[in-house]
Amino acid sequence: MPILSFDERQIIADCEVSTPESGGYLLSGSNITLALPEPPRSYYHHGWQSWSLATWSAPRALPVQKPEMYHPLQIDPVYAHHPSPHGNWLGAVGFDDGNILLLGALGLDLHVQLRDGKLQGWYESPTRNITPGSSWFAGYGPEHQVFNTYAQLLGDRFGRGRVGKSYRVWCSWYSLYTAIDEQILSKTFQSLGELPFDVLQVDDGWQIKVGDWQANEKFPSGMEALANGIRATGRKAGLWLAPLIAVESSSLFQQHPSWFIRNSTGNFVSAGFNWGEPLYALDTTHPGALEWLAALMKQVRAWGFDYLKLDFLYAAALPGVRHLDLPREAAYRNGLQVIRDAMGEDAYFLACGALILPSLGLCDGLRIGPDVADFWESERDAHILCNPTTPGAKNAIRTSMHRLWLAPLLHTDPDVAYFRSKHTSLTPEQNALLQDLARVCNFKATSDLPQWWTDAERQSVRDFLEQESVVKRTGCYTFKIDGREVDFSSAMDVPLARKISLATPFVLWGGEQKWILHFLSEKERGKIEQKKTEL
Ligand code: 9PG
Repeated sequence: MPILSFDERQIIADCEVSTPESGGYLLSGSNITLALPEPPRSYYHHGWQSWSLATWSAPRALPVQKPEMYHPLQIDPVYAHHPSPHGNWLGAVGFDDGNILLLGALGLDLHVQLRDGKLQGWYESPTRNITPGSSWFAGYGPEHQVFNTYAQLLGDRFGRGRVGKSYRVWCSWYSLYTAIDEQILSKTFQSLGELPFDVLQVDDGWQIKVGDWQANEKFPSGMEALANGIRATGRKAGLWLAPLIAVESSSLFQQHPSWFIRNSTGNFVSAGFNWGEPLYALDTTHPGALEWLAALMKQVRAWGFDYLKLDFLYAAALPGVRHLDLPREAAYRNGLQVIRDAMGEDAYFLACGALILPSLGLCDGLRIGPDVADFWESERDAHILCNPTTPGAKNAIRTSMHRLWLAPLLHTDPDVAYFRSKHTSLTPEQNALLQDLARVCNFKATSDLPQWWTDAERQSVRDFLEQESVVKRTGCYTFKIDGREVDFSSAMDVPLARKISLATPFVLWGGEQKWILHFLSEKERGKIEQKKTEL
């Protein structure tokens, strides 16, 4: 069997090995193993899509996150119950000497696990091989160096997005949520005044339904007027859409059921549950669906939006029966290619809820973690549901920090930072950590309503947007930012411990009940509407 030699380490590989790359090897085989020279100290888990967990942990499988109903929306549902530590496309182990061994895919439908003292890699669809040439990279050494070599190989294989200066974005989500309307946005855009935002991005809440992408009754002047209003302030107009899903009650789903992915028994595949309804996934191999998708992208551009935050994209890669029998990641990439071609190269494509490897080269920016929120961590989500993908500052920082290695490939979006002290339970230190994460990622966005800022907070937003920071990584989670020491370690522990309380069985049961989830989301909406009336 071939031996991979890395200075002091010899690793026995069961696969074909080709010429050494600088600092690693290229490997091929649809089922490969690397025998570890000693038991590892840690394992690097890499989740499927933007919101899925990426982290180092002890070399064991993590608890199955709950609720199960959310699996399609938060993790790769095919591997939700995988017994060994698993990773989509890549996995790595850390040794006592501080070096790591990475096994990383150079193809779309590849998986890695740690099992029986080996890193193992396999193709999910070996008989429908879509990976030309060598399909794996194996690298050993300091983490930063190994991941950097891997990123370069991925860029050569899939292409790169934008890596120059990113836009500074104001986004409507993390203050108004779906409670946006024409008046409040117009008032907010005015109050933002001369602050140096490049993009004003309208998030969820403008559309009739998810699937029916026309202005709803809260936007009587229409989408073109909305875009024009933003452009008149000298900024780019940004818009959120989730073009690869539809809610059950949408006209799109009702009128074109054949455009949606089904399972082998003919039922629609669940893309999760949100907006109080089940979600379904567009079949991005179906000609009718693709034609509709391209027309939608052109429509949005014609309205005048040229920064598109396209969300819930994972749905196109869910397992199921499609019009064409492609591996699910290839179907996904086909959908993204159609989106990209239709929107044009001059539009900015921010991919969210997006598969990581299969999005490379087609989008400009990628959300690299779950949503932030105006709180640090939910006790219930972390310690009863063991769910590290739900909104919260800590979850967002943890996963984004473990995806910084993607920065040479495209803009990495860690989600927004907060500056407000009103309507938040984040401490000033926690706000500062989110702001510093934005500086590290060089992707600066906020959703704060200017009406909520004190004069000093408004000034700190201006400074944040205007000043280009000098960032130097000094350790795994430590940085020097403009000469200040910044340590993200407080967000790094993985929620493992189950805290059993009297409420535990109810929380676990309730998380699977659609009517309870619907009730809770309506309650949340009510609270936000209330906040709006105070403005
Ligand atoms: C709009 C939002 C914002 C946000 C996106 C996305 O149910 N979920 O697990 C879930 C996860 C993320 C999410 C919504 C629901 O947020 O990341 O920035 O655009 O959609 O609805």
